Amino acid sequence: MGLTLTEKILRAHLVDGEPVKGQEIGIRIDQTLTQDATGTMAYLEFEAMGVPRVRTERSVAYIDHNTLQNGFENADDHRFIGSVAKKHGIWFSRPGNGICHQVHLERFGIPGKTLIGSDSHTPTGGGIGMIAIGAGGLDVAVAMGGGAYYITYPKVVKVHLTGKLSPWVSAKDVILEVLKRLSVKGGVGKVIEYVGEGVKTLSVPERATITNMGAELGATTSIFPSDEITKQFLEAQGRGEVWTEQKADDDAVYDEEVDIDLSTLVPLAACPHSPDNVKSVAEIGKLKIDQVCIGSCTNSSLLDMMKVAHILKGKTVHPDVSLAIAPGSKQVLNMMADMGLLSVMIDAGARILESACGPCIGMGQSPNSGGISLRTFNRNFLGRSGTKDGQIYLVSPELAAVSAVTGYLADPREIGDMPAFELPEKFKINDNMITPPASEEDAADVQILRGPNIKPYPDTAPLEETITAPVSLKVEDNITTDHIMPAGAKILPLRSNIPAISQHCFTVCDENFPLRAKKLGKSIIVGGSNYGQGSSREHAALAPLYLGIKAVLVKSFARIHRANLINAGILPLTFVNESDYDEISQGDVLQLADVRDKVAAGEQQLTVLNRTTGKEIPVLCELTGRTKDIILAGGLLDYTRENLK
Ligand code: MIC
Ligand code: SF4
Repeated sequence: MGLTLTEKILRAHLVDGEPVKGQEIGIRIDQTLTQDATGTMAYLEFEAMGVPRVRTERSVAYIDHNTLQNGFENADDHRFIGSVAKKHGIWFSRPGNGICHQVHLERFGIPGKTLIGSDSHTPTGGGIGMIAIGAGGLDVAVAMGGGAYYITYPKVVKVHLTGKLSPWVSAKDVILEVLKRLSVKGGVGKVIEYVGEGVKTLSVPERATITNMGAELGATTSIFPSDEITKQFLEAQGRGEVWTEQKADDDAVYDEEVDIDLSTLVPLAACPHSPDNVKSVAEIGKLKIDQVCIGSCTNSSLLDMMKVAHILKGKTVHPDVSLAIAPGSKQVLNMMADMGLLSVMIDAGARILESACGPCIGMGQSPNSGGISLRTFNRNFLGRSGTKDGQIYLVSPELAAVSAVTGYLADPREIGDMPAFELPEKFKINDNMITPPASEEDAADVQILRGPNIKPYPDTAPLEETITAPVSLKVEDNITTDHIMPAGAKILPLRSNIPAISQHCFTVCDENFPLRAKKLGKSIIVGGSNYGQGSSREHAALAPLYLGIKAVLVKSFARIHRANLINAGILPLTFVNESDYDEISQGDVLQLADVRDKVAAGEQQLTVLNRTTGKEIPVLCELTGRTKDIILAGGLLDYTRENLK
């Protein structure tokens, strides 16, 4: 029986467990990446593990999220990360060099390798045939120390592409179509593998748009084969020597199949406030818009910028619209300047932003009150743009650019013929903003630069004998990490200060939550399905840990967030009967008697006693050998320290 590409790469990296679907496996990690919003914590954790030098083939620290520097905090974090990188063998991509995923694809990614990153959009690397997975910072720290990374051996979904995209229909429309069909929960426990004749019609940047936004499916990752097109891309990046062919066996067996004829796709948009709330432009109708933002790790490649410039050439941005453009990397921005694209955009009235995440993470460019904003980004969760009433639509760069000119959500196909946009044979290569680490001999002399905003990891404690605690918060389905631990210009500078950032935990849902939880001392959160979808930010687990959360009881979890809870030593529980969700109210006191002994004995079904109503509720506590030991120890840091002894 033939293997999928996913299974081939996973098996080649297997260091623990059996390749059996649904079971936990440990894989060797070849490369890691961090960004600054999760990186400070990841490097504090790495330091706490006491490993002098990274044991990966390549680890890179990027600065791309917190670049507003509205106060000393961000700049201090940059200096801290830069100094840790230098000392411990990590390459450092300086602020201004671009968004981690875009730069990693251009300069470091290698087909057939494994990559984990402390950012949920790490699957961008799947665009060149890597198994690239988003993870919590602590998991990345462990991988940097040479430890395995643990995932559930996934099911593999075959997305069979045929045909060719029509002019002005875009890779973004492909992933929006997949999201429409599978939903934000559809990828949980699965890898999405793209195959078929249609693959050959897509360039690497287009493939990367698709794998990047596969994160919104909740998928473990997404992957394309590495073929001649990948080879050309890597050669154009001056890295042809790292290319290898990577593909599934012809008789590979998949768990599910989705067929997409690219030629039938039309321009789409994800409507507020979920990436799977997808409608065609025709269905949405004539929508007057206030803002357009082009960029983010999903759509900021040179190819995207070439299309946008072509559309804007000789035009003026509509008087009622603000257009912001953030190119994905210094390479892209540099080439835009050389090719004259930048001048076209400036002429049209675009507001050019630095190569960074920017508005995608609410770092500036929030829309006006109730404003309608078209963005080429990957997430439109409530409040993420920095305002509570912003109406964010996720669209392709083509659609965004045309609409910026017309002032309405417009169908890009109306502009007629499309020229053939060819990627250059050689990209402009200048890695002067990537600082190599110090040599092993010089590393001892490198001083770590710590600012006053950098506070240590919160206190942890081994799992208690019995948990008796009130419910401090009850929330609905599809709670995102942007609800749990919001980002934005005000809060992001606190990413290395858990006591301070905790004051913002869940405030999108309930402003009084942080104070209430802290006062209660210890408590439990109850939630619905797909709890914790979205970002990889471990702060969404560390802030609750700091606020005394002992367990989270929900209908179902998103993958990375569940792992982050376990890493933080917070017990993840799911209802056996989802209807029991209604049996618990905020304020009820819940008890898990003898929970430590039961978890230690490997019992997977536990009973929660609602002491307020007297009702007994069966819950699942699905911890395997390793995750069980992590929870008993009080989290992955304690577990790793114990195991490193
Ligand atoms: C995001 O897109 O939500 C982020 C900001 O890149 C996060 C990481 C973070 O919260 O720092 C992600 O996707 O993991
Ligand atoms: Fe940055 Fe946005 Fe990409 Fe997250 S999704 S890495 S915030 S550009």
